[in-house]
Amino acid sequence: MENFLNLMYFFGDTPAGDDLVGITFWIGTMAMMAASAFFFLSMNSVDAKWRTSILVSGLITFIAAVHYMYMRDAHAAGDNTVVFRYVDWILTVPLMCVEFYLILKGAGATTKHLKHLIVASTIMLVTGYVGEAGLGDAALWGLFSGLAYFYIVYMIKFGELAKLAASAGGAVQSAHNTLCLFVIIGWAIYPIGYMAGTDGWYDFIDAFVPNMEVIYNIGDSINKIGFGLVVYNLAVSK
Ligand SMILES: *C/C=C(C)/C=C/C=C(C)/C=C/C1=C(C)CCCC1(C)C
Repeated sequence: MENFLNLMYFFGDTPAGDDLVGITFWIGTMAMMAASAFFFLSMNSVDAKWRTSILVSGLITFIAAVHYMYMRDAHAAGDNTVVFRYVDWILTVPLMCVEFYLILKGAGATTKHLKHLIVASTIMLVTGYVGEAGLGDAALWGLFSGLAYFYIVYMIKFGELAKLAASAGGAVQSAHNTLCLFVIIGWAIYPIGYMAGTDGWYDFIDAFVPNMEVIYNIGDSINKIGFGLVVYNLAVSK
């Protein structure tokens, strides 16, 4: 770890070695940029019917890369990153809903399904923002957000989308199931970050987990790049 941090100093304008938040913004930016290049460059080497899905994968990581640069600067200046964070999410999470739709479109998914996912994810994020920005009781608004999150899980895992995935079978079904795992396990990282960063009955958690920003940054890399790779894997499968 020590050597790694020294190596980072070598590159010049890097965060201080003990600034874990700054370091994860820095690594996150590069990971998102690299992933974007990979997805955009892969677009033309996949079957035409998956091209839009790969494009969306690249847009998700690209939008995040840009926001990470802003957040890194804001953090370095000692400013709050919460608005950048939620603007990023309000753009990228609906795009992740679009991935579910595009994958299952051939199996009969409609824009009505997409709309439900987008509305639920918007409610999840707006209520989360209210709690995190201190506009209301964090525990209460976090709970509202959590209910919307559970609704999304219900829709993709037990609702009509799950049935469409089962009817499609094969590579489409397994891609859908893997994306579900990302939502159920990967997205559950975010409420942990929220609990670490806001005050409520759950404050005991602060003793076990690092800083909120670090948790969000880890969650973003896993989920945004992971989602894209699942879609890529589907697109190159035969
Ligand atoms: C790329 C960004 C992603 C996938 C962001 C996902 C964010 C969430 C799943 C956030 C969920 C939250 C709760 C379920 C409760 C507490 C408030 C939030 C917004 C952190």
